[in-house]
Amino acid sequence: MSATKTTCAYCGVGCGILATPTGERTATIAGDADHPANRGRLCSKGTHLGETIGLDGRLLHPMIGQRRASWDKALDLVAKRFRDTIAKHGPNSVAFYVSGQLLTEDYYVANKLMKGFIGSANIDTNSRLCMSSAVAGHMRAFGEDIVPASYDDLDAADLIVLVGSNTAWCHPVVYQRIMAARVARGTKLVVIDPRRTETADEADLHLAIRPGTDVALMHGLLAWCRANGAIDDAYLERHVATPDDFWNGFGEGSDLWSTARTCDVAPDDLRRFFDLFAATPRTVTMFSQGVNQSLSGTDQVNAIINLHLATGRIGKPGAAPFSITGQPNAMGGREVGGLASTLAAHMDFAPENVARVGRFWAAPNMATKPGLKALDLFRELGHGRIKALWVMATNPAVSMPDAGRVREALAACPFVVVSDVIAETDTSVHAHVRLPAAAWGEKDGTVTNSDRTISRQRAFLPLPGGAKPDWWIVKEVGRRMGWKTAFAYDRPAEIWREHCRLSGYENQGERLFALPGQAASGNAAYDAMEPFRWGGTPFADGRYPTPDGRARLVPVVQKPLAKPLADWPMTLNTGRYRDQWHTMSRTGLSPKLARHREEPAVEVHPDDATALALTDGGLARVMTPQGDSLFRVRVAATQRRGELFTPIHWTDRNATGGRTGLLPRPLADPISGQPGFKATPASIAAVATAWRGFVIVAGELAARPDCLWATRVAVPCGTAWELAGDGDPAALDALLPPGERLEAIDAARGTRRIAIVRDGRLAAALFVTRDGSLPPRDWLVAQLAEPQAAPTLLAGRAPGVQVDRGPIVCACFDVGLKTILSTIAAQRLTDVAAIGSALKAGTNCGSCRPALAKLLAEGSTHAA
Ligand SMILES: Nc1nc2c(c(=O)[nH]1)N[C@H]1C(S)=C(S)[C@@H](COP(=O)(O)OP(=O)(O)OC[C@H]3O[C@@H](n4cnc5c(=O)[nH]c(N)nc54)[C@H](O)[C@@H]3O)O[C@H]1N2
Ligand SMILES: Nc1nc2c(c(=O)[nH]1)N[C@H]1C(S)=C(S)[C@@H](COP(=O)(O)OP(=O)(O)OC[C@H]3O[C@@H](n4cnc5c(=O)[nH]c(N)nc54)[C@H](O)[C@@H]3O)O[C@H]1N2
Ligand code: SF4
Ligand SMILES: [Mo]
Repeated sequence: MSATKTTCAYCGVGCGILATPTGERTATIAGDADHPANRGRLCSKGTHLGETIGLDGRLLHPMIGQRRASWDKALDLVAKRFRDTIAKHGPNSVAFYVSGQLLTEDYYVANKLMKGFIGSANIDTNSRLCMSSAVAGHMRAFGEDIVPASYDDLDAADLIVLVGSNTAWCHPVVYQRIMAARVARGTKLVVIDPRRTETADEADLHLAIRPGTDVALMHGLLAWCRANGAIDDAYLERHVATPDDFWNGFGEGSDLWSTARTCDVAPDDLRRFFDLFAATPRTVTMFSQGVNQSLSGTDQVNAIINLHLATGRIGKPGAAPFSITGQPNAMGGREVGGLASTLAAHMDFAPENVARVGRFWAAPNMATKPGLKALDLFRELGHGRIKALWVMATNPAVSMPDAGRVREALAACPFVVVSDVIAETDTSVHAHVRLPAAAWGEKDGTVTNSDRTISRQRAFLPLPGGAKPDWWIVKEVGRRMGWKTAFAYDRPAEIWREHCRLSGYENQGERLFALPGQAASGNAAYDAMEPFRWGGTPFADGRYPTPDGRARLVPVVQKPLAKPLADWPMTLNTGRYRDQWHTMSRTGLSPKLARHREEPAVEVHPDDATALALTDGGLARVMTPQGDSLFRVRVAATQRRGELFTPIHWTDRNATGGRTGLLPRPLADPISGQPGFKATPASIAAVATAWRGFVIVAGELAARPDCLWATRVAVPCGTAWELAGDGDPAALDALLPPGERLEAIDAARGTRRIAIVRDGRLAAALFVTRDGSLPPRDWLVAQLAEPQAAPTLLAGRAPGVQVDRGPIVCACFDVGLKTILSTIAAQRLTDVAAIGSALKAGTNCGSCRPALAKLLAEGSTHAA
């Protein structure tokens, strides 16, 4: 079969993919060499998309409660309940909570239904948790939400500053592009992040600043630029409106030493950074969640933009502030205006905009003011004032801050609809109606990536069961609510054309976002659409979409730093792992991706670990005023003292612990409404257990093991759970499937080893120990695939010697840490390429190259 050109399901890099079906639900995945975002490269997540397109766990039919329903019945019920609720309590008693993982066409229809027809702006999106501080910062500085950068700028820059971005893990193909620029033109790389991430390992300079001091850092830098002749006065004069008092007293308290003290970094390092920045006109400052997800997120964004405006480093090749987006279509959502605080097509709620959009849509009930932002939306849900909620393509029971309250609010809401591709999520267990959406590989439409490149996602698999695309589901509800002609779409191309027409409607250049040329493209042209970037090089002419045509310097101040609280002496930072995506609904299906980090860990500095009696590999409870959860302890010198880091990915579906979402406060930046996920007062305490063990099973266990610690990973042909607990481990036996039972139980020593064999094959194995060690899991896992199980099952290993590869570093070629370390030592390897030649590790997607470089560096320090 021939390859379909589509776009990756995951991050905002927006890589082009060639997908070639190889069977009913299988495909080979390759990078698209013609796509401008990746030119053929893919990271580990994109590379392994093929492992995630099976039907395991899929929602395949509409469900009303636990009963399968026809589409007609389910859609009529949703339309009726929304209509009745609106009739009784008004349009603001209902809400949609949507996602940057919808396609632009889906997003457009949902936004139109809520803001033009239902008559409320209560549609907010998970992009509120992700991009809204950048949006607000752009609006304040430029007058419109424009990202004034492209990936080409990374190729043309002499200095790249990454602020609060773990690019090597979260935007790996962009990171590879930065690495290529370093080779090609010697581009310098500075990383500003409290943690020493793998991104920071490769940098020329890493500033491990005290969290929340980014404004102070940028101020110190601006003052330095001013004192050292790096301000572009001519640019400011011509193109920037500077508030009268902007420079009054600027620089006081922002000298190098005060800044170094506030940010808690060495003055020498700071000076190196300041000198480098002042001397390098071609600078790109790329930022992400370390900047956005803060109670001062918008000010932090503007502190960065101020610096670029004041030095004239914007609208020129290789010079730009660059907000890099998280989700595949975060940008498309912003373009349609799918946030509660925007109206549509880069317009706000100014009366003339409301009137204009109302005319365009022929809308009977235009919303006239912004709606509830995510945190307020779920708070109002909790107070019972939102009485019907529709969640699409997001999992707020996991990803919202103070997720415990979000769950209570969902449970109490009279009518919850969830559109998802997965049957059971932590959110959808609260749904009255579940609607099966088309997944990646089945859906068709457009997405916009971080650098404004619009690409097609194309279907290469048939719709399974009753699944339907999101745009279809929403327009059907719109029609059934009574607006038949406004929602008479038959295909995504029609929606695309309407979206493009609106972008150019009564737009004489006031709004830079405009796709008028696309409005007339026919269905065939839509199907054949090549990736293109809208907006050219924004601000190249120095003109900004403000009334006076000038950008704005925005005065911002560093917030005073909070003192540690007696009961909550630690600060909890949260974020991502390289090979997992959000709530694991897709990446959790891939055995290869599971190997990078198999369990949710809390990372803690060695001194803190010693002081708090935490042991590496032990368990600990992380507590905040909002909630608590268990984590595996990972003692890591990459952490600052007093700071903890936990991953966001684990859910009730796949673990008893690791529930990071329960911990952050429901507090947000006052301007953008984006939650401050990166700094929560917390405490931590070691938790001892009487035994630990694991269970490996063909397929899935019937239920989640009921013990203190249980975490699931996908393995080839089945599932593995790591376990730990108190009490009698014999209770776990109930989990095992029926079959011939082999066992070796030593009650005195506290070991239980049980294998279940069916038709000669291994069906399940349960190993528990009170004191001794457990065998590596690899061999037992491999037995699941054997037609005839080995006779040594209860030994957990093959007859004879067994090599333990250690945790997998290279997911593409399955190369383990122990194998790499021993090969480096035996063959005296000194660079990443040599590891590649010896073991193939790092030679495919390249995501593990930073990790390999780190192993080499560690190896050479050990040797020294
Ligand atoms: N593997 C993977 N990739 C992803 C995703 C995923 O789930 N998995 N999700 C995608 C999405 S939606 C998003 S939004 C992006 C997020 O991409 P990133 O923003 O790169 O990822 P995070 O891990 O959330 O946080 C980035 C860094 O901010 C740092 N930080 C914390 N506090 C501060 C501070 O006060 N100042 C500074 N300067 N830094 C700070 C953290 O230590 C962390 O290393 O990733 C996208 N890509
Ligand atoms: N503590 C903490 N919390 C965070 C963050 C953090 O750094 N720290 N980061 C925040 C950020 S930046 C983000 S973006 C969010 C992400 O958080 P979420 O959006 O909640 O995470 P996902 O797992 O991506 O949820 C997507 C859901 O949509 C489903 N889905 C996938 N494709 C489709 C589709 O085409 N149609 C439909 N209808 N459903 C689909 C998936 O099965 C899944 O259930 O988390 C936020 N929460
Ligand atoms: S960098 Fe990786 S996850 Fe992001 S779009 Fe490209 S292949 Fe997908
Ligand atoms: Mo995000």
